[in-house]
Parts: sequence; structure tokens; C-alpha cells
Amino acid sequence: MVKKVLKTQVGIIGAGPAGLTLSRMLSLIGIDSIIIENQSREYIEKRIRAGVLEAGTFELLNEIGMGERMMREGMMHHAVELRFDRTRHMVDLSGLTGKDIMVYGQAEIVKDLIAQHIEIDNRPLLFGVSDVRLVEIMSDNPQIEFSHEGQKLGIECKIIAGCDGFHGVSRPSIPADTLKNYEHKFPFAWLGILAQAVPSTENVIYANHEKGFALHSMRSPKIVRNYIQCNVDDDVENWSDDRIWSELQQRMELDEGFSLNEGKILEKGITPMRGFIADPMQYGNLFLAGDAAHIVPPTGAKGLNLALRDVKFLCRGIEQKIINGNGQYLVSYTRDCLPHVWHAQYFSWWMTRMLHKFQENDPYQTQLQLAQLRHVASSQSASRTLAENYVGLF
Ligand code: FAS
Ligand code: PHB
Repeated sequence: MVKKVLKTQVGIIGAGPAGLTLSRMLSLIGIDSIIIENQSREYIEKRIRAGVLEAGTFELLNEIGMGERMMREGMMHHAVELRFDRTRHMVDLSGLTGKDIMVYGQAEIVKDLIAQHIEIDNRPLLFGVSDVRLVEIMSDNPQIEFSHEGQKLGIECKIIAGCDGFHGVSRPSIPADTLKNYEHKFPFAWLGILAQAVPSTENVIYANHEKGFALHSMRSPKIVRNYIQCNVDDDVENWSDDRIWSELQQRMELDEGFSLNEGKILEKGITPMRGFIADPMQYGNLFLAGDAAHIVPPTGAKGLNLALRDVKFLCRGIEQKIINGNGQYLVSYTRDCLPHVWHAQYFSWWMTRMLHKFQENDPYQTQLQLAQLRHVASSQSASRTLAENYVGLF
């Protein structure tokens, strides 16, 4: 039995980048929302995830007044490095597209948005909720029921935004016979580390090596974020700090010589590699955004960027519906988002296929992979295709 009912225009489930950005955007056009989040503030502000922001993403964050610390502490990158055949190849993002990318950790974006939401705008965000249930999502007054600090609460709203990620409750609230789920699981995972070390290069490095894929990225001039392709069922306990650095040094090796800067590992974790898309991204007055609707393999650095693009379209639809009484943009929300989601899915799959070691690959396929890399590195049109997708077609 719900003891207390909160009323708002938009109920948002999840305080990740999608939910927080949507709430911020709605507040700027005078539309109220309440966010509920099942983790604590401390937990989600420490969660290490994405790092690369497309041009459209950092421009959007600037437009909604969330770019001040990002522009001060973020690192603008003009190129990415491909490494294969023990040689390095720069892809000149700026020269090929006229755009740059920003490296600024997702955790920092979340911190900035939460501080704005709570400390500056004094808007409602409930942490540590549980037993979240969506009720009457086909009606004009859908509700969200949940428990919070021992109380049974409800939110009465006009729209529910399911921004609760891949493991949330929103997508499963859509009847199974309505949803078409597309999924592809890759036969490997990524071991990611956060370490106290000066970045070894100015740019992100993607390395294809016979021992497997490796990636060198960063979070600040003193913090690096590196990844190693590992077995899909691998356990982080199998990876000592020494083994991690040794494997990274081997996979990043160059004929000209190269040594990756090492340092104290602050965090390590294993992320599965999958592609997933739910179609449709909506049901009645429930609209999914971000990982609640789709997952891309992180090789293309698209997950976070896709989430914010969804939110841009969802905010437009909600604004048209609530302020102008025009429901057409919400009706076409899935149609407006999915083509781009599939395009990002394709690019992320293409990058993953080109850069990783596939156990089932025979020597012929391995040579094809290297031939593809040499073509991308040497052909202006091929490298422009990579660059255009990497900086984003937002
Ligand atoms: P999120 O998952 O970030 O946020 C959903 C929120 O909803 C979470 O805070 C969750 O606690 C909350 N929630 C879940 N269930 C709930 C419930 N029942 N009630 C209330 N709240 C609930 N992308 C990249 O581009 N590059 C990367 O390197 C990269 N690395 C990643 C590593 C990991 C381990 C993971 C899981 C993802 C990674 N991603 C990466 C993708 C990631 O960045 C997502 O694209 C991004 O977090 C999407 O943001 P949201 O859609 O807001 O979902
Ligand atoms: C990161 O910095 O975390 C990162 C960079 C590029 C990727 C994935 C993750 O493709």
C-alpha cells in the first residue's frame, strides 16, 4: 500500500548520465521531474565507466550549462592512435572531420550533474530506492511505486523515463510480446584498470596484437584508464598488478621501442562485450533512454554518447507533448533514435572486429584483419570513415 504520493510531470528511473541529463534539460524548459536511483550517491559518483565524449556530447553539456569543469579539466583530443604490426598510425580526427573529442570521465559528468541537481537547483533525487514498480504505463497518469527509507512511496506523473541501464526494471516492464530484443555476445571481455600514472601518449591508443587487444586511455594528466582483452569468463583475481602491466607492455610494443608508464592500480574490473538493442524503445507513456534500451561494445566509445543523444530526442518529445500538446515527437521517438543507434552499433562492431583477437580466426582471417588495419591507416577515405564515426554523427 503506497503511504505517500509525490506528483511531478516526468518520473525518471536512474541517476546515470541519461537520467541526470534528461532532468537537467527538462528543468531548463520549466518541466518538473523526480529522479529515483537504487544506488547511493557515493557509489554512482565513484563508478568508473566511459571516458570519450563525441563533439555533439560535450557541445550539449556546454549548452545545458554543465560544461564549466569539463572544459577546465577535460582533455581535448585531435587524434587517436592505431597500433598494429608493432607500428603506430595516427588517425587525424581534426584534420579529417574538423571536429575533436573530449576525454572527461563519465563519473565526473555524473558528479557535475548531481551537484547541479541537488546543491544548486535544489531538485528532488532519491537515492537508495528499492522494489521499484511501474504501474498503469498505458494510462495518462502512469505511476512509479517504490520503497525509500522504510516507506512505500509513489510518483504520479505524465511520462516515465526509463533511464535505469541494462539491468533496470523499465525495459522488463514492456510486455515481452511487444519487444524485439537484438543481442550479440562477443567471445571475450575487457579487463579495465584505473591507475596513478602519467599518460604515455597524448592520444588514446587502440592496439591490435597477436596476444590480444589493448587500449590506453586516460582520465587526467595523472590518471590512466587502460584495458586488456581477456577471456569472457575470466576473473579479476587471475590478474595481478604485475601480470596486467606485463601484458599491457607486450601488447603495446613497437619496433621503434616503447614503454608504457606504470603506476599504482586504483581499480580493476571486467566488463563483458556485448551488443544489444531493444525495439521499440517505448510503450505507452514509458520511454527508454541509454543503456536501458541499448548496449554497444565499448571499442567505439559510443555508449555514453548514445545515451545523451536519446535524451536529446526524448526531451524534445516531452517538451512538445507537455508544453504544446503535440504528441507526434513522442510517437516517433523510437523511429527517430533507432537508425542512429544501429549505426553506432555497426561502428562499434566494426572497430571490435578489426582490433580484437578472435580465437576462431584462422591465419587467413588474421591476415585479413591486418590488411584492413593497413588500409584504414593508409587510405584517407578509409581513415575518414573511422574519424567521422569516432567524433560522432550526433
Ligand atoms: P547507467 O547504467 O549509467 O545508469 C543507470 C542508472 O540506473 C544507474 O545509476 C543504476 O544504478 C540505476 N538503476 C538501475 N536499476 C534501477 C532501479 N531498479 N531503480 C532505480 N535506479 C536503478 N561506454 C563508453 O562509451 N566507454 C566505456 O569505456 C564504457 N565502459 C563501461 C564499463 C562498464 C562496467 C559498463 C557497465 C558500461 C560502460 N560503458 C562505456 C557504457 C556506459 O558508459 C553507458 O553507456 C552509460 O553508463 C549509459 O548511461 P545510462 O543510460 O544513464 O545508464
Ligand atoms: C575510456 O577512456 O574509458 C575509453 C576510451 C575509448 C574507448 C573505450 C573506453 O573505446
